[in-house]
Amino acid sequence: MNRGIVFRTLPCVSLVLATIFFAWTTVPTTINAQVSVQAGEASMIGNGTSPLTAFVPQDVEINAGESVTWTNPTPVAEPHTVTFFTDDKLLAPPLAPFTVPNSTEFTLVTQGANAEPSIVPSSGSDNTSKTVVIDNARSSSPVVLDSTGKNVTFLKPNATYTMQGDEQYVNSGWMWPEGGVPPGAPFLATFTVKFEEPGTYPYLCIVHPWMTGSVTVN
Ligand SMILES: [Cu+2]
Repeated sequence: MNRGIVFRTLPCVSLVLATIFFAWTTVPTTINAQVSVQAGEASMIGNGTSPLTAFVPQDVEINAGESVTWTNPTPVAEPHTVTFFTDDKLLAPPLAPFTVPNSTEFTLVTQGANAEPSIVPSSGSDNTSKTVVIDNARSSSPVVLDSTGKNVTFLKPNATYTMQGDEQYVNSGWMWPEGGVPPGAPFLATFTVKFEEPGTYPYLCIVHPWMTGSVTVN
């Protein structure tokens, strides 16, 4: 071969090889499929629109290593959760009573809003405390209780969580449709779970416990 041709083609060949190598090293070796599930949607009832409280599709099947993302496309301000749990006792109520010192004062953040905390007298005889009923973060926020149930981890809003398979409780928090978030609540729009372990994972919505679904991991 003519030396001139070799010297002219060598840079081109090197460039092609470098491009292939760069592309090979930057492309993930596993491409995970992503399955989408809608938590709630709208259905026409008579002349109006009523939120449909169901997961669509209700049951999904994936392979280990793949993810499922839940969203809330409901056109009215209706929240939904995606909640995995091992015992009915773990279904976190939306509101929970807490005891605070009697001297505690509550100041409304949004002046003029038609709102007040629910305060009830404490059952104790000392009169130094009162009971206030407030939002339960283990219901409204993304949170995980591990296999012992003792370690509580709050996730970032719209988190992707990798399911170990032995958790006692995995909750998306209240996912609101866009534009329907109440004042003071974080905007949770999605919840993504990556499943590594084969098995069937049933779940429900703790706001509407008849909303059930399952993920089967092969
Ligand atoms: Cu729901």
